[in-house]
Order: sequence, then C-alpha cells, then structure tokens
Amino acid sequence: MKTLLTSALPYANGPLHLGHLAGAYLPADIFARYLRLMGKEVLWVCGSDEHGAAITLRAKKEGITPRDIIDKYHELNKSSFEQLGVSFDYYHRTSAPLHHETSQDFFKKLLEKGDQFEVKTTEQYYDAEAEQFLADRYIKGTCPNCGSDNAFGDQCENCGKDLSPTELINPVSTISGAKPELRETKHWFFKLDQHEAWLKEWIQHGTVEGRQLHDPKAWKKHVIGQCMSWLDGGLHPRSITRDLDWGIQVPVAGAEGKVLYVWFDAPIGYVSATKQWALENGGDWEGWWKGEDARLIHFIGKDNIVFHCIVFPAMLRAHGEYNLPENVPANQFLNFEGDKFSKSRGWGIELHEYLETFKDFPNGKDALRWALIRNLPEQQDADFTWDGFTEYYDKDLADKLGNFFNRVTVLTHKYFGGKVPEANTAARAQVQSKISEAVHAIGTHIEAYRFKDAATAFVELASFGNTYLQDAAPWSLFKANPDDPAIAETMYNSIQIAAALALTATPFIPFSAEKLRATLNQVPANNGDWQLALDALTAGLPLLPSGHLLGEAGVLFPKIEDRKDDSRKLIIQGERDKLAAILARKEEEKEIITTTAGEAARPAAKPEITFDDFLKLDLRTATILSAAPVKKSNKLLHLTIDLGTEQRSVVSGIAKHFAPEDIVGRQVVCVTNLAPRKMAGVLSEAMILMAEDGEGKLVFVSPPAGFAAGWGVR
Ligand code: B3M
Ligand code: ZN
Repeated sequence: MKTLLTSALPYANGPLHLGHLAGAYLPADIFARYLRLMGKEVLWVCGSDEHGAAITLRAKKEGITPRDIIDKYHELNKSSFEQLGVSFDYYHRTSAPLHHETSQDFFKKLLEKGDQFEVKTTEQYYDAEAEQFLADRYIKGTCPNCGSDNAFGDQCENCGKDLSPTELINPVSTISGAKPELRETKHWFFKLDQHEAWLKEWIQHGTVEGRQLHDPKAWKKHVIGQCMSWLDGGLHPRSITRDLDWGIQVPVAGAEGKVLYVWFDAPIGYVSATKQWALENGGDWEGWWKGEDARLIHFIGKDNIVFHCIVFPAMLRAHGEYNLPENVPANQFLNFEGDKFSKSRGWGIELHEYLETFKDFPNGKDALRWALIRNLPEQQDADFTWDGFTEYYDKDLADKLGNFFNRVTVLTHKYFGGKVPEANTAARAQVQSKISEAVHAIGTHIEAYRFKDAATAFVELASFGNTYLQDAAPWSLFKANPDDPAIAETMYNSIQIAAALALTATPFIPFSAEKLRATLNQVPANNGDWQLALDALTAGLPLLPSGHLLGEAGVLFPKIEDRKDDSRKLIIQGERDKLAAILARKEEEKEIITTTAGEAARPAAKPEITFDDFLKLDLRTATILSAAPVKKSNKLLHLTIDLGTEQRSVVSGIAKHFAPEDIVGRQVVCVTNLAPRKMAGVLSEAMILMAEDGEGKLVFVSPPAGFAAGWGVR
C-alpha cells in the first residue's frame, strides 16, 4: 500500500510560526518518518500557495510585485522547514508552469463534463480609478453588524461576521480609495450542491455507492462535526473564478482578465507537486493519486477542513479517477503564551526567528519539535509556553532520555570495555517483551494520528529503562562481586532498551536520534529499520548483539534549569522579555484610554446591582511592603502588600503618579478576591482601590496611617 501525504500549502506572503508547524507539518513529519522506517512506500508533498488576493493586495500596498513577495517567502518557508527537519519529499510552488497547466486541465475536464459548472452574471464592485473589479478583500467599509469601520468585504475582523461586499455600509476600494460602483461580471460556479448527498454518506459512514472507502471511527470527531454542520446547512454552487490579474488564467475563450479562484487551484497543487516529483525522480504520479493500492491523507489545520473534506473531494469525484482522502486528521489551533498568534502585535515566534535566535542553543531544533509534540492541539486548542518548553526539555529529554543513555554507556564502558555483554535467555525474556510492547504501542499511536500519545509511550519506555537500571543497581552488585552474572544481564537489557529508544526517537527528534544512535555506535536509522526491529523482537533476537562495541558516553541533553549562568536561559529570558514589553504597552494603551475618558466626563452610571453582588467583593485593608518599577513599562509598579495573614504580589498602573519609595509603608484598601492575572508578565493577585478626578489625578482610598492590615472594609 502506497501512502500519499499532503500538508496544507502555506501562503507565500509571510513567514510561518510555531502554530503552523504544530498544525499541519510536524504531525505529518512524524507520520511520514515512521512509515518510511516501517519500510512503507510514502510520498509527502507540499509547497507554496502563491496566488490569492492577499498577495496582490500586499504587493500593491508595498509597491512591489507579487513575484517579489512569493519568491521571498517561498525560499524563507522552504528553508525553515528544511532546517527543522520537516522531511517533505517535494516542496513545490503554485506559480510553476506545470501547476498552471495541471489546474487548467482540471478545470477543462470539469467543464467538458457539462454538468459540473454553471456560468452566472452577477453585479460586483468595480474600481473605476484602478480599472478593475475588486476582490472581496479589496473593499473596506462599515460593518452592518457591529459598526466597526474596518470591515472587509468578506468578513469583519472586529466581530467575526462573514460578510458579502454589498452588505458593507459606505464601501471604499482599498486600492485607490475610490467609492466602488456595481458592474456586471461573469463567473464560473462549481455546482457543489449536487455533491451534497454522497458527501454526507461518505463523511458519516465512509461509503460511496456501497463501497467502504474509510472508517469514520478513525476520523477525528471535530473534523466530522465541522463537515456535518456545513453539510446540514446545505451546499451551494461556489464561484471558482475571480476578476484579478494574478493567478491562473481561466482557460476559456471570453474569460480574459479572469483567473481561477485560489482555493480551486491550491489543492490541485498537491497533484502538480506529485507530477513534478515524478518528473525529477522517475516515478509514476498517477499511481499515487489513482491507484487502488494507494491511499491519500491530508494534514491540515482546522481552518482548512471544509476545503479538504468537502470542496476538494467533490472536485476529485467530479473529475473522476482520483482517490478520495482516507483521512484528514486536522489539528486545532495552537496559542502562544495564553493568546492567539498575532503578527501585528508581535505575539508569537516565527520559524525563521526561532532558528536565528536559537541557533546556538544545543539541540534547539529538537527542543522545539519536542515541546510542540508534547503539546499538540490534536483534539482541542493548546498553548505553547516557554515554561513548558523548558520543562519538556528538562523532564523528558534531560532527566529521562539523556540520563538513561549516559548511565548505560558509562556503565558498559566501566564493566565491559564498552561491549554489549552476554546474557542468558531467561534474563532477556522479560525486558524483551516490555520493549516489544512499547515499540508496538508507539507505532500504533502514530498510525492512529495520536502523536501525543506516541510521545508519551516513548517517554514511558525511557522511564522504564531508568527504573529498571535503578532497581537492578549493577553498581551495588559490582561492589559485592564483580563477576555476578546479574551485572551483565542488567547491562545487556538496558542496552536493548536504549537501542529501542534511539530508533523510536527518530520520527520525533530526528537530529537527537542520530546522536543517540551514535552513542550506541549505530548509523542513522534507515528506511525499514523499525520493521526490522519489530521482527527481531518477535523472534527474540537482540536489537544490539553481544559483542557490539558502543560509542562514547556523554551528556547529550544538559539540563536547562540546573545551570545558573546558562546562555540558554538568557535566550529564553529574551523571548519572555519581548512578550512582557508587548503586554506592558497594551496595559499602557488601555490606561491612556481610561485616563482620557476620565478627563472628559465623570464615569457613566453603571447598572444597578444587589446588595449580594456587593458582598461578593472581598475588600480588605493592607500595607504596601515594597514597590518597584515593572521592566519596560512606564505605567506599572510591582508591589508586595501585607494582608495580615499573607503577602501578595500586585501590579498597579500608578507609576506615573507615585514614586516607588514614596508609597512603601502606606495603608491601602484592596479587592483581594479578583482572579489573579498577569500584567507585563508579572502576577497580580489583588487590586488596590484608587480615586481619580477629572484631571486624571490619582489618590489612594486608604484608612489612616497605622490602621492594621487585613481587616474588612464595608
Ligand atoms: N494556503 C490556506 C492556509 O495557509 C491555504 C491552504 C491551501 S491547502 C491546499 O491556511
Ligand atoms: Zn463587525
């Protein structure tokens, strides 16, 4: 069985960030690497998505050509992937002539069928100054839903409502600033509605005309859920052409100046990438797409589900001949330190930035892969944090994996001159079955797209190794009797566990896996090695035979937390500082807004509350014990307050009004039961009551000096 894997084609109009990596690329990389190690035929294609209105819009704004943009980001993203060990078999691009030709052929084939398209003339906004029809994204205006002035013709980013351009109040062309006018234009629509019935059956039951094509139980629930809610809402013909000058020409007479809609050509990019791979490597592209012995799997993020589970399958079936995807194991989203990745706010880290900042961080690429794998958004959204990054590295790679390898190699060198000792069958059997179970479990999880579980099973094998070695304590045996055969048995078994780890590490942390294998004096794992290991384990044969000479011992993953002046800590701290600065800026903006409002008028009356509502506030007296500025913020002070029975950390936006040294020792009143929150990266566990007048002057609401701390305020 051949496995054709695809990962969503990233738009070549910006750099990729960690969320992308965790969504569609890292999981696919684990899957592809594992299948290759199992000796399976795998082809994994991807590439840059280089069309679409977002690219032209950006080019216009920056006064450059779309080509400038796509060339830059195609290279940048391709290189980031390569450096992080993302092992595509082919990374193509949709601006390639072969892709244009493939997409046009696909379109023509559907056109020839006669019943797949309809041509409709509709009214669309036209910019008379720029002399062009406007893509939905090119029009801005007031949102009819929330009143925001910055709504786009396809969506309001303020309230999230999907819009059509004619719904916008006071529409404006973003190209020229002109008021657009409605003009008639002709477009081709793909009649998606006529595919609704079979799609429903295929998604829910995995069957098409009675043929079982996939097992719906193997699909993620959230994927099926999203598809069914779309299908239940009813499918409609979708326009697949656009009035744009950047893209793939619609291959029909009379369609000059029109291109294929980017979401029509992009998935065909998987096909053209396969063709290009075949041209360069002498393969048969059709076998991968149409063969009965081939399966297709799409790796994507959840925002692309509908296109990969509904629209593209409908296109494939409308065309005929093509296989439908066997699975679309879409991931949810990854957040970054508690918030969405945001380019404009600078929130997050891009792959090329990470590679640059962490270039001297030992094992940095695998450290990142590992932190993401342990926390993949497989079933729900997940959050990447620098704390987690350090913790997964220290706890898993340093404490468990690295420590085990170090002990095994050091002890083998000490007791047996570095050679795998002999051990009798009985002593081997028990550990052998444990290894076999673990290697099977890791593979089974990967095959079922449970990459987090696979990583857990991997860590459990390392833990088992440590416990086994610790309990057997060959160092004690050696003291009592250096010839005790139990020493050889223990080391023999431990080396087998290490060999299993060095192999199964490959899909997760490929760079470190090579180091682990070098420690055991093994070459990097080859295609088929995982299957060979399973065969050996089943036959009761060792993964490393007696007499095999191990490599040098050494500390592969020095712990981060252990070392005081570790340069790695500084790198991570640098990232934390960046975020703290962004948060501080945000706090300041908020305060400025509040202060300005205060100058103009007294605060507006708030709705009535009950006495019980009021009683919910836990108000207490407190004493300020210390005060210090918050780094990179000129608004915030970090205080420690005494509540009589405990001390708490408080962040307060009063730096512009009070010098830290002037307020130490002061009595204040605090709200002590507000949910704690971080401001500028510092935890705030209470709020100090202040009064503010019309000029924005702040004063403490406080009991007289000397009043005891920690007493109630009513
Ligand atoms: N470029 C959207 C995205 O990057 C789109 C994916 C195409 S996959 C065929 O999310
Ligand atoms: Zn809105």
